[in-house]
Amino acid sequence: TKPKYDYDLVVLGGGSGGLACAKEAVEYGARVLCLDYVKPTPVGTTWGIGGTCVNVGCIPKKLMHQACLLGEAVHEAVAYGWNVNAQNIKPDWKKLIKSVQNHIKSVNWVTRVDLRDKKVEYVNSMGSFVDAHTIDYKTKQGERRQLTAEHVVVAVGGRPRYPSIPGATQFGITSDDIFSYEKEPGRTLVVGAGYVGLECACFLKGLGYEPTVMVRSIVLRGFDRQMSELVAAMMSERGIRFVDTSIPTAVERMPNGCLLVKHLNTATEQEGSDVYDTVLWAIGRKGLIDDLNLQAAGVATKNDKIVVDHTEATNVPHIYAVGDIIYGRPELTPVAILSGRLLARRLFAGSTQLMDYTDVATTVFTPLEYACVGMSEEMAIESRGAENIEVFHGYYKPTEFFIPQKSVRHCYLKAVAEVTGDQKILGLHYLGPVAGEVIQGFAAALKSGLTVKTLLNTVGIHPTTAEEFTRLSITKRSGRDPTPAS
Ligand code: FAD
Ligand code: NA7
Repeated sequence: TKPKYDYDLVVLGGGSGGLACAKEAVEYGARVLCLDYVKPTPVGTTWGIGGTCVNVGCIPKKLMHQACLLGEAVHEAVAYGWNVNAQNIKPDWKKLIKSVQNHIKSVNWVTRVDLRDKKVEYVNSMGSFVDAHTIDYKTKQGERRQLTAEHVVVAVGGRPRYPSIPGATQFGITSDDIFSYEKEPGRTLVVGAGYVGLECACFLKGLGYEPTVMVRSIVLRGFDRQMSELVAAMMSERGIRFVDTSIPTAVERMPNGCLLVKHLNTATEQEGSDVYDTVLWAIGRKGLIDDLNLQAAGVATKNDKIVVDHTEATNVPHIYAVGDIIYGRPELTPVAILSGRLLARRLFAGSTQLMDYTDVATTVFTPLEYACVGMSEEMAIESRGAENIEVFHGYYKPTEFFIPQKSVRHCYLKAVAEVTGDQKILGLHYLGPVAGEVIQGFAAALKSGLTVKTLLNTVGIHPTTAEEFTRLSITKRSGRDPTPAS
């Protein structure tokens, strides 16, 4: 008998979440089609399959970060006895961008081959709802087509916002453009102090440009305050300029081609202007619901995101959402991937396992990286009360920093724990080298109920920086100095 629907599953969006869900679903015999389409940015940047992470997010960002770490390493190498003439070593922006783009293109290619091998049908087109089971899209030849699906997973992700001020879209770029930007960015104003803004400012600085970060209120909203301020201090020490409590009010192109940015300091009410070569908006992201015609399917939204329950189901039972498009969940690739995969298993393999969104570890890829898992100190105090929290902390000196005399001023870590019993750990925070690598393992430990007792009974790996977690002996409450003697 002919199946009632053309497909068992149609996935809207071929990014981290959508592809994971589609590929998992075919493993269980589902007939799956995935639609993915990228609208060009105002300056015309566009890219292939794979979504934000691969094309304009995690991957190119990590490569730029690595380029900066290598630049630093070259200078350190001299202190370690390498005969390199570090004076003449300069980054080549165009060459770097080309290498980054070549890698991305190869990932796009591998993704397409993988989809073909796995028999996930892929159409490079924008999908929208006609009704709750029918999706409309345009073929390559420009014809409109409709197809029906038993289940629909919306995984359309988000795109950077632009401020509503004169010149914003005309003269500004975003993280969607910077990783393929052919022009050297030069003096760059980064507007926004979330992790995307800070990471972009840091790799621009590392590559020899002069970035300025315009901060509306605080840096890294949502992260631990003390750690966030340390990140900002570390960036300042490296020569990144911060303009505090300010918002841009207009961008104009000057006759010499430079950009004049007018701004307002909201604390002093003083207006001012500065000249830059590039303006990069990093003021957060908007969910891509506008082109989905969600009303036709009756799917409920909040702000520009889709509201789902603990099973990722929307208010329309057979329509689900995963990844960045979900309202109120962490916007991270591994979150999108795991929730997409688990959803496919529940839909097509009889699984009942739900996605656990708690204690998701994350890293800010600044030159000293900041990684954390679990609660910030503020969150712990708010949920448990200050008297029920013990914070263990310490500054530390990475062994490899001594010879090149790198600043250790911001190498710091802390564990936020319960005050009683074995002192269950609620949050771990680390600012230093390879923070993501350090925290990943501890994230599994924290999810398994790690206590301070266990942590201090763990023998460290010497000499590493991660071992500092096994040596945390000073509590904030004790008032003792957390700086090491040597
Ligand atoms: P996306 O990956 O955005 O994929 C959605 C896809 O759907 C896109 O291709 C989109 O064009 C397409 N689409 C939209 N509408 C439609 C439609 N109607 N029809 C068809 N297709 C459509 N996360 C980390 O975990 N670690 C990091 O280090 C990290 N760094 C980041 C750095 C930057 C600069 C940015 C911007 C993000 C970063 N992220 C990072 C976040 C991560 O990229 C996202 O959380 C992740 O990509 C979300 O996956 P998704 O599947 O929800 O959406
Ligand atoms: P975030 O984390 O939402 O950060 C956005 C930053 O931009 C933040 O510092 C905001 O300041 C600032 N902002 C927002 N709107 C404006 C305007 N209009 N003018 C100036 N500054 C502004 O976004 P990211 O892109 O860094 O990260 C994306 C997601 O990844 C994020 O949602 C996290 O969940 C993870 P504010 O603190 O609001 O004053």
